[in-house]
Amino acid sequence: MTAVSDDLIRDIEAVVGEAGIVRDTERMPRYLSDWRNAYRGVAALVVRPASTEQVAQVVRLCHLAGVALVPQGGNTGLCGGSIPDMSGEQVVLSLTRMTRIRDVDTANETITAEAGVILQTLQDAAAKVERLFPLSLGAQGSCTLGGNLATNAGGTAVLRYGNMRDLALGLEVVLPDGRIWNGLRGLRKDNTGYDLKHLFIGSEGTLGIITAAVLKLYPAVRSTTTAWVALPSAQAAVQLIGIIRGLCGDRLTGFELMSRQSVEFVLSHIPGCNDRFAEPHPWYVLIELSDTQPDAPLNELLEGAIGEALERALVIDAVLATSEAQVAALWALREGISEAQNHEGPSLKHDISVPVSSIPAFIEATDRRLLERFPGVRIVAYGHLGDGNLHYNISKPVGADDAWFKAQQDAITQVIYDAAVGLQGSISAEHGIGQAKRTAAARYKDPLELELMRAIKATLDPHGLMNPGKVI
Ligand code: FAD
Ligand code: 2HG
Ligand code: ZN
Repeated sequence: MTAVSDDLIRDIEAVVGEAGIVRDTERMPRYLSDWRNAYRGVAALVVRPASTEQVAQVVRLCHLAGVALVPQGGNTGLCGGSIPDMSGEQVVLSLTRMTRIRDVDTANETITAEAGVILQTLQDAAAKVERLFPLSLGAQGSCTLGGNLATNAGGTAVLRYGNMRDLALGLEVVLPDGRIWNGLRGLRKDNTGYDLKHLFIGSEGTLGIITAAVLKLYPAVRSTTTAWVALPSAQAAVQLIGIIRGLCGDRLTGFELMSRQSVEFVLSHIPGCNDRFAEPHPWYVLIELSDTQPDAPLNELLEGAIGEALERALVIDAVLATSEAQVAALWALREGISEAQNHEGPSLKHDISVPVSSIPAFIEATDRRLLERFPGVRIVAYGHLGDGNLHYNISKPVGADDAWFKAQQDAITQVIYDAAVGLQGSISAEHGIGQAKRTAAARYKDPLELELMRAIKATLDPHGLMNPGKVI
């Protein structure tokens, strides 16, 4: 890697114009730290190309000069993947000016969009043609399609529609040497060898720059029902999802689990959020059913399933939302957890997955081990139960100082990752590796898998200029 020369900056500016360069101290900081302010970096400059051709020319110039690039979308990633290092020698390549929806093909049920399109804008574009683009997550107002693909984002509708990998049919990618791979095929069947798009999806900017994608569309949802349910245990939640799946099938689109601690943080810090029940309960789930029929009998279906669970003492109490405002209020209790936890000082995020059946065992054993070794830590466990994905996040004990908590970080994380991997789980279910979990990935991933990953990286990016210091 080499430092950025004035000549290189001039050449890049000749490609992207003045509007495509950010170097001033006023505008640069927002590209140099993440949403949580957990990662900070320094960059030689931020480049904002407006087209695939411009991206290719900038990448080619950096490749020839031996300068490292850090691709960036909405900067909402939770593992520091979009943040440059502290050398000041890297160039941040922001895709946020590439915002065109290139094509909507309702007969093929696809939409083709550029990497900088905000997820919510993509959802709105699908809704305009009475279709659904189903990826749904708390950061959807600011994360981008490119970032969603690069992290293989998940969210709250994965159990019905899959994650980003399942939603993409084709990609356009600028390779580390500046060549453009046009894989923008809208095909559901294409068995002509290795499926290269899957290399780039989830690669977190380490193999190339995704500039556009062809994505699947689904029929618009015309009826939904949403319930907030209190439960005695995580085990009861696993049994409840089984009952609902059996009775409601694919209509189940969301099943989000939350511990009391998670909800308490939201009630304390997010204005306008209220408890739904008079008494606190150990666990809650937010359930959503949806259907493409306008008058599908979803309330009856869900009431039937919850009624059965009540009889089996799996549910303590439940409410069904009766208005759009109530639906929004229930989702606010769920979506507010990330932000609410930020108000409680530094926190440790662990985005783990285990088989759904092992979630109760994971929680029981890990809670016990952590509280024995680190009395008073506050465990904020919540997430996408139907995907076996828990955000098992830890806040420091009330009154403990930040330095003490930081010193315990590695030991706390080890307890959690050992437990997940011990149950055949993963240390990163949906947020990726970035810089946050690079050391942990080296420790917990199969050595053969790591060797294959390094071989792929060396083939596509032999000079290591594409987001160095991330993933592997
Ligand atoms: P960035 O943060 O800018 O980048 C993320 C990674 O992708 C970096 O490694 C970057 O280098 C790379 N990258 C970005 N664009 C490109 C590109 N065009 N080509 C190549 N590489 C690129 N994630 C989930 O999976 N599920 C959730 O439910 C969820 N909820 C969230 C809620 C909140 C409140 C927040 C703040 C985050 C949440 N996230 C969630 C994490 C994050 O929003 C997603 O990972 C999102 O997909 C990142 O998109 P972005 O555009 O912000 O990417
Ligand atoms: C969610 O599901 C996100 O809310 C964010 O994946 C999780 O902040 C987190 O740890
Ligand atoms: Zn999540």
